[in-house]
Amino acid sequence: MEAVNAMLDLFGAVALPGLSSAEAIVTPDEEAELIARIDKANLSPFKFQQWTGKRLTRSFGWSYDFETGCFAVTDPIPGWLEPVKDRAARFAGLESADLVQALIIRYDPGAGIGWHKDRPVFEHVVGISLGAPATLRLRRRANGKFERTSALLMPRSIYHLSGEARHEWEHCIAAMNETRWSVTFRSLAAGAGGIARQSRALYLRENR
Ligand SMILES: O=C(O)CCC(=O)C(=O)O
Repeated sequence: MEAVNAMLDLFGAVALPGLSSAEAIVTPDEEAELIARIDKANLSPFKFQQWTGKRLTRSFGWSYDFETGCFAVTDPIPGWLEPVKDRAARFAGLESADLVQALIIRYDPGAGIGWHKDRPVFEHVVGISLGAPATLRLRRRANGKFERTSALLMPRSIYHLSGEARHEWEHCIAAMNETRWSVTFRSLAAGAGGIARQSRALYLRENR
């Protein structure tokens, strides 16, 4: 049986190095506007090799194709995401320009995201949660067992994964009965510069 180790601090909040969160990063009006924009953003089902997921996604800035393993420049982050990107960067202690990728997702009832770590080409992960509340579950293997913890993602809240929480722990969100939307911003890992330059040159050639 897997060990359950919810690392709660005295106030009942998750105390996991590298995971921070805050509520009310956007107002209810901004949330409604973001949801309407995401719904109109030409989302498509997440694909992983032969498997098609239920969540609907679209990447901006950079895309990682889970079918081919290709990481490439894609359509620029749209202007309507810029104000939240600025806030996300401030929350994470980064420059807005560092957040070069935005992934928007709609999780309809029955859709979730399985256990994973984000691709190594990315470094900081900053997520904004909209719609139904969700639980971000985290786990890491230690001494042949899983250590586990979780964080509640309230609507309009933000979380930042870096360091240990980002590199040593996997995370997932179980399927829910209500719709949730998310916007995730990512910075590039230090070693991704070379791939980034090549992909950008290719994108500029193809989109001249
Ligand atoms: O929807 C979320 O907040 C999580 C998204 C996520 O884990 C991912 O895109 O890797």
